[in-house]
Amino acid sequence: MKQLIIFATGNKGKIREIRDIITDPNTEVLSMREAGVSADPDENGTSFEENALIKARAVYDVIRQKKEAGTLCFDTTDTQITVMSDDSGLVIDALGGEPGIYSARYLGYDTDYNYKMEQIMKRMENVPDKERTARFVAAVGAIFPDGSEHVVLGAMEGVIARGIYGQNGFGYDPFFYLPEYGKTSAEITEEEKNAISHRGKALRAMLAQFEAWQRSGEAAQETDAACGDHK
Ligand code: ITT
Repeated sequence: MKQLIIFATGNKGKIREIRDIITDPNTEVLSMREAGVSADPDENGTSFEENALIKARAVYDVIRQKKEAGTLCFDTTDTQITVMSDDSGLVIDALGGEPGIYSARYLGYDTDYNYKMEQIMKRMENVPDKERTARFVAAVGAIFPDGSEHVVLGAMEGVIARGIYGQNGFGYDPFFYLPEYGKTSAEITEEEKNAISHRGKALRAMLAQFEAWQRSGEAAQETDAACGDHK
């Protein structure tokens, strides 16, 4: 059985990292766009986990409807489909957790990130270094091929810098300073970021849950076969 993961995201930065993190050659990853699916659910949850599941359910429903109507634009023969999603954001302690689940929408969804970071740095002008702690948080949601729902959280700790540095990554990376590297998360390589990031941690934990789910399915099938042998 082939494994196909459809990722319920329209964020190109996320999908680039996700493809680098999911390295199993038997697993194909398609973005929603590549899968010909569009869904723009109201992310009205109160936590990263709730919003991750809202996104995954919306895409799962569209895929189910398209499958029933025979209008899916990819081959599902011998394929198990899993829908995954990522709801993430930047949690800044000195700002009471802002922008948090509103990170993408903060100061406007389409607002330039340099402007967003500058405004945050202005708000934090008088915050001393030791109180500039923050973390990126990611909830990865999933709906497995049997319809079961799963969600896991990952975090990456850092400090809000006083300037914007680096070209890698996306979003708020250029002012997210990682003391152990002496660099922002936009200055380390993508490989280094994926090894320590909120998204890397949550996604690897979800893939481990998925493998456990697969093994339990295989074990159940073996038990059925063994029962059959005895009849
Ligand atoms: P989808 O809902 O389509 O996945 P989105 O960008 O709207 O895309 P979110 O609602 O999860 O996604 O918002 C996440 C925001 O948090 C993202 O747009 C960035 O501003 C920020 N963010 C999350 N992870 C980040 C990372 O690794 N580096 C920099 N910024 C990040």
